[in-house]
Amino acid sequence: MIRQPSAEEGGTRHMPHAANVEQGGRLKIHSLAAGAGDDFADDVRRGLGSARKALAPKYFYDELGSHLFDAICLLPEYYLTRAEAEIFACHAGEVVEEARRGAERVTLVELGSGSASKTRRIIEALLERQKHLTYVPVDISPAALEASAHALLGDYEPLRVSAYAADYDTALPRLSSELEDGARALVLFLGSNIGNFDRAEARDFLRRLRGVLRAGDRLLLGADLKKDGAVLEAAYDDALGVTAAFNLNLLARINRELRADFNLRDFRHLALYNDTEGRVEMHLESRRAQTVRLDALDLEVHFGEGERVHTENSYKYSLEELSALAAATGFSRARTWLDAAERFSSNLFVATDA
Ligand code: AVJ
Repeated sequence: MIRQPSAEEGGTRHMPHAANVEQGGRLKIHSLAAGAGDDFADDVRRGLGSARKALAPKYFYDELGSHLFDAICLLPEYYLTRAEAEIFACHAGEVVEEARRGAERVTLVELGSGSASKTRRIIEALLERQKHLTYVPVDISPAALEASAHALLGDYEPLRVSAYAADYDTALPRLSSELEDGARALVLFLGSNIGNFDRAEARDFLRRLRGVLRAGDRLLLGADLKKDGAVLEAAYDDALGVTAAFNLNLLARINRELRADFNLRDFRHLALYNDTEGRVEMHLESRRAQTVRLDALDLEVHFGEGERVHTENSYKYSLEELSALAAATGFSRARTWLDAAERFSSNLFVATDA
C-alpha cells in the first residue's frame, strides 16, 4: 500500500502531477500541492496578524480533525449528516434516476468527500443501473481520502477511483480531464459543505464549477436550511464538547506544525447564530490577555482578554435562495428532497445551456 505522508509528518509537498496507481489499477491518487509556497504557514501568519483575527476552516481537517469531524456527525445535536443520510435512504433511487435521465452512463465526482459514507447509497443506486462506475473524490485530507478510497474499492468490485488530495480551487481545473464524452457528470457537494462559502463566494465557486461542466451535467447540492437559532447553536456547540475539540484542534495543529505554544485551556469555543447573515459563526475566544509564540514563523501574537479568532462560517439557505443561487450560476434547481423534519435539503441542479 502506498501511504501519503500526513501533514503532521512535516508537510511534505508533492509534485503537482504525481499520481500513485494501485489496487489492480482501479485506484489513482493525485496529490496536488496548492499553488506555490507553504499555504498553512502563510495563511496562519496573515490570519493571526490581521486586526480581526481569522483562520480558514479548511485547516480543521488534518488527520485528527477529520476524525473529530466524523465524530461530530454522530452527535445527537448535529442533525445535518443524519438528515441527509435519511434523504438518501429514502430517495437515492429517485435522485439517481433524475441524475441519469437521458444519459447512458454517469461519472460520479464528489467535492469534500471525507469518509464518503453517505455516498455509498448513491454509488449503489448507480451500480444498479450501470455496469462500471468512475468515482472522482476530492478532499483536503489525504488520510481521509486514502482510507475511504480503499474501503470503497474493497466493497464495490465495478468501481474505479481517481482521487484528488487537494483543496477545491486546485482540483477544479483538473476535473474536466475526468469527464469523458458519453458520460454525464454527477457532482456531489454534500453535507452543507457549501456553507463555508459566503454568499458571493458560493456564487463564484458554482460558476467556476459550471465552467468545467457541460450542459445537462448535474450537481447534487446538500444545503442546510434556515431554522431556529437555538437548534443551530446546539448543533455547533454540543454537550459532549466534540465541536469545541474540533475547533480547538486548529490551535493544536498550529502547535504541532508551526512549533507554537498555544495553551488550549486559555481559549474558549464559541458558536453563535448570526440571524442577519443567516450563518452560524465559530470563534475561539481568548480567556485572558496572553502572548503566543510560533517558532516556525518566528512570530509572537498577542491576544487581548475576550479577543476572538473567527474560524468558520456555516451559511444556511432557504429554498428561494437555492433557486436564485442556481439561476445565478448557470444551473436550474430541477428537484429538491427534504428529510421528514424539513431541516436539510438535497438539491438536484441541472447545468443549463451556456
Ligand atoms: C463540513 C462545513 C459542512 O459547517 O456544518 C461541523 C463543519 N463545523 N461542526 C458545517 C462543521 C462545526 C461542517 N461542514
